[in-house]
Amino acid sequence: MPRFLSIAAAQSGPIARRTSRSEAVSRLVEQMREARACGCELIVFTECALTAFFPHWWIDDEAELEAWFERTMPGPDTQVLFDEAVRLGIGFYLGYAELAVENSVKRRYNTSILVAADGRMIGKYRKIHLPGGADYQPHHPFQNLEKRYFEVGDLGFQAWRAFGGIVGMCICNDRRWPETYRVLALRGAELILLGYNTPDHIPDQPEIDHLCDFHHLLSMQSGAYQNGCWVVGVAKAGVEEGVSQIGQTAIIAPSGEIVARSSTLKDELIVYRCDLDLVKPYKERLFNFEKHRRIEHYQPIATQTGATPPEE
Ligand code: CDV
Repeated sequence: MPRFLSIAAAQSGPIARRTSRSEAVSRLVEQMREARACGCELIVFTECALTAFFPHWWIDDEAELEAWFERTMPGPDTQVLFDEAVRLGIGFYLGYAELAVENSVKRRYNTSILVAADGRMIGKYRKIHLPGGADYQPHHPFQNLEKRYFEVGDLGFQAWRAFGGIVGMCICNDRRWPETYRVLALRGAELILLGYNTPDHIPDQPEIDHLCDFHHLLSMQSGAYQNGCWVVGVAKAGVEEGVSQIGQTAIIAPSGEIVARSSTLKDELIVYRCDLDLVKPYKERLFNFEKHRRIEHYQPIATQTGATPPEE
């Protein structure tokens, strides 16, 4: 019996620095309506979907920095997105910059949430793999200051029973790490949702610029195949405040095949009717972890007879 779930991947075009939250949210609402009109039950937005990707520039002033973050979710500007989701009967994944106050301490995270069609918060994820650095790079045409502006996520990789399957979340750079998919798959994930802001130029490694699209798709396709999962990756694409970012929003089947892909660098919706049962041939056979993983042989090198310890 197929388990169909119609998913929309809502690529975002650039969001200018001066764009207000309510303007950004109205673009998301527009895409949500379009997704529902296509019969989708779930829409996936990108990483930091409510603003320009501010880690691309240096911000000294604490108040100025905090203005990029959401203190509550839903909040005054995002409530309309939740209301529209409930009205339409569609769930969503949303990435945003989160300012949390925990035990009277302010913490900043790069966060995503999964919201049910009735507006209920199903789960939250805080980005674990933060790329870039914490210092200003004067010779770079733009910065990547995620290590300065965000703390490493403290919620781990979780998967939730939702939308008729088991759904996991990650964010952008996480998609390049095999352990992201593996931990999610070990938790049973059948569908992995992620958003990304990926420049098409790597300032300190320009020699691999031409491989940006390839490495992006390679990571998601291998993650999907080796873990028997659907993967939905959604871009913030195009030239945003002088930074050119890749598109290549994609829906990938558990076979590793791309079944839908964006063709622009603008707001663009791609839609696919995913059969969640297509995970079965992989999860039950080739990549049946219980039967075929050889965890007992994956010891650290240093504990194997005669082996040299790994270099630090
Ligand atoms: N937002 C990101 O995490 N971007 C990184 C870039 C900086 C390499 C990525 O892995 O796509």
